[in-house]
Parts: sequence; C-alpha cells; structure tokens
Amino acid sequence: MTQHLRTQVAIIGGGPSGLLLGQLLGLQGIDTLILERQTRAHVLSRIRAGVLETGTVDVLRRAGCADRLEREGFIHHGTMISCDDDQFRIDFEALTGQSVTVYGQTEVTRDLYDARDTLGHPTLHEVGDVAIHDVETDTPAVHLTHGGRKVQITCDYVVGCDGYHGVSRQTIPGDKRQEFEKVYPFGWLGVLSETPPVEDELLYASSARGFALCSMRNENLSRYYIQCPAKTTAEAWSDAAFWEELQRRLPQDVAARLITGTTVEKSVAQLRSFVVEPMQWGRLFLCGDAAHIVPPTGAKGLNTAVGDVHYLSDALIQRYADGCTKALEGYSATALARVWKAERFSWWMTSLLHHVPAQSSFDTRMQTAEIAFLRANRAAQTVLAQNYVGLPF
Ligand code: RFL
Ligand code: PHB
Repeated sequence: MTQHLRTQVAIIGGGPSGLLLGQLLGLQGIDTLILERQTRAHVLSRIRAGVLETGTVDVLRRAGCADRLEREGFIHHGTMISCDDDQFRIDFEALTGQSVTVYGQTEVTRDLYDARDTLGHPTLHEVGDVAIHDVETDTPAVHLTHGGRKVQITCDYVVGCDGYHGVSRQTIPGDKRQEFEKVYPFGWLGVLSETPPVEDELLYASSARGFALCSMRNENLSRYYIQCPAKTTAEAWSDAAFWEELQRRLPQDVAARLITGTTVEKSVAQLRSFVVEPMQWGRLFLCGDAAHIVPPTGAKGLNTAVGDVHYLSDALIQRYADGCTKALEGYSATALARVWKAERFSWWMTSLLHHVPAQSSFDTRMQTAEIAFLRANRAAQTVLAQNYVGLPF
C-alpha cells in the first residue's frame, strides 16, 4: 500500500539547512515536511562547525532559536594566527566592529529540532530511496520508502538540503548542471577532548609540518584539528600520536600550556571546494552543502548554508504572501553571488596556511611572505576580518 501525503514545501535533509528553512517557513504558517535519511540521534551526534557569523546568529534569532545560543555561546572578538613560533592577533572588533560566536553545530541542530517539536510540523526519519519527480511542472512530487512502506508526497516546491552526498543535486539534468571542484591533497583529523582550551580564542597555526587549529566548545571542551594526508583514517592515530603532532605544530609557549587528555571523538574530513550551478531547477531549490562545499579553514560551511536559507525563505514567504515569484526566480543568482565569495575566502585561507610535502620551496616562501604581510598590514587584516565575521546578506 502506498501512503499519499501533501505539503506545501517538501524539504529533503534534516540537517541545519533543512531544519532552519522549515522553522522560518513554519513561523509564517507555511507547511513543510522534512525527509531525513538518518535517525535524529545520528544527526545530533555529528561534530562539525563551531563558529557562527553575526548574520547567522541574526537569522537564528529570527527563527526563534537563539535563546540558548545567547546564554551559552562565547563571543570572540578576534582570532590568533601563528607561523612557527611567531604569533599575532586579528582583532575583528577593532577592524570591523563585529565579532563571531563559538557555539557548536550540534547545539544549533538540537535547538532547531526542539523548535520544530514546538511548532508540531512533521519530520520523517530513516527515509530511503528518495526520488524527486516533475519539478519542471507545477505539481512536483517526492517518492520514498519509510518504515517498509512506499510514500508519495505532492507539494508546491522541493528543497534539497541533503548535503554533499544527497540526491537532490542529481535531479538537475546533467547538460543543465555545471560543477566546479577542487580536491585538496590533504584532510583534517579532528578531535574533541574534555580538556580546557589552550587559548581564549581560536588559533590557526601554520608550520612546516602542516596546519593545526585550536578551537573549543566551552571551558572544558576543546576541539583540535591537524592537517593530515588525504587517505589517513582516524583509527590510525592514537591519542598520544595526535597530541604529539599537534604540539609540534604550535608555537612553543602554546604547546607548553596545552592540556592533553582522553579524546571523546576523532574523525577525518577530506578538504574540498565545490559549487554546482544553478542552485535551482524548475520547482527544485538547493541549499547548503547540497550545492556547495568549502574547506573548513574559514569556518564558512554552515554560515554559507544559513545565507542560502535566508534568501530562499524570504523568497518563499513572499511567494505565499502575495503570489510574487520574482525573488524565487532570482534565488540561484542571489545565493551564488555570496557563495562564490565564501569559496574564495576559504580557498585563500586554506592555501595560505597548509603545507604539502610536494610543494616547491618557492611556494613556501610565498606563504611566509604573505603571512608576514598580513601580520604587519592593517588593510590585509581588515580584509581577513571582514570575510571571517561574514559578508552582509
Ligand atoms: P548536512 O549537515 O550535511 O545535512 C544534510 C542532511 O541530509 C541528509 N541526507 C538525506 N536525507 C534524505 N534523503 C537523502 N538521500 C539524503 N542524503 C543526505 C543527511 O543525513 C543530513 O542530515 O548539510 P547542511 O544542512 O547543508 O549543513 C551544512 C553544514 O553541516 C556544513 O556546511 C558545516 O558543518 C561545515 N563546517 C563548518 N561550517 C562553518 O560554518 N563553521 C565551521 O566552523 C565549520 N567547521 C565544518 C567544520 C565541517 C566539517 N566537516 C566534518 C566536513 C568542521 C568540519 C570538520
Ligand atoms: C570548529 O570549532 O570545529 C572549527 C572552528 C573554526 C574552523 C573550523 C572548525 O575554521
């Protein structure tokens, strides 16, 4: 037996993009149905982003999901950058008048699920075989399996918020879709440890042995990353080996202060830049990692996803308020203009701070010279700070 459902906006993917879109639309009385492949517990167990732009916090506030963030998040007015033993600070507040908030993506997602529970709008978890149909007509549909049954959903619009490995992007015909990609010859090995952070602010560390990042979640929960070979697995790294390698990449005085301990999570992420154009096809729209990926160095992935959701939610709200589809038609162009700027910044920060064994001595000197310029030049620091705190929507 096939179950038939009807909604206004079918959202594929219950990660931060899908949940935030559902919340912003739900608050305006627009029905959404979220279709998520994993269990809620699985989605909430993924440790990912940690840095939120001011604009992201504003959108979460508009979604009614910023109360805990404002209580528990940490405002950072700057960040540290080091090159071997030399260390300097980028003062966001002085350079841009803005700051960022350190609050984990896991917590953002939890707040969004709680808000959806309060709204009472439906989410189907553990869906399978999701297939999108007829988005070039006025009656699109999504077919899937759920709990051993076939489900057919009719809707006005389909939004693909299903991340990089999702199915939505592939619905755009191959001859109408252009993909831009750069795969970096390295990854990040990340650990979460129940230890106090080594610094009050984040530290982005460049060293001849490769990049390292000291980040945090709260006073007793630290997040550290080291650049690693692309094919490394987390299992190949003991805690002791991780801490030793991290210490070797940090300035000596910082390494001496590092408190190590048992890690509670360890994972490897491949670094990639990716964009698909266009971000819409007929009545299908893409948001977040479904349409673009950045290497995490600039902390832009989640923030760029929130930018997409901001544009698309406004366009859909306008469409349901007065029937005007102008903003919907312009969604891809509007979103892509901001996406490419985040791509450029993330690529630049990644290229500046990472080292690969095969790189030429000339390239190494270029990195050293650029970091030295950044250290001494207020205009260069302002450009970094403006991008890091987030470009305006
Ligand atoms: P997600 O989070 O991948 O969610 C997609 C959801 O879709 C589901 N799904 C499907 N559901 C139904 N049917 C299918 N066929 C489906 N296929 C997939 C998945 O199960 C999932 O629940 O995408 P979304 O919502 O667009 O959110 C994007 C962010 O998660 C991502 O951009 C950030 O995590 C990137 N990122 C960072 N971003 C920042 O802004 N600041 C940071 O500091 C930051 N640090 C990071 C990061 C990403 C990292 N990794 C692991 C790649 C640090 C790391 C290490
Ligand atoms: C994190 O805390 O997970 C984090 C912070 C900054 C980044 C990437 C990841 O650039």
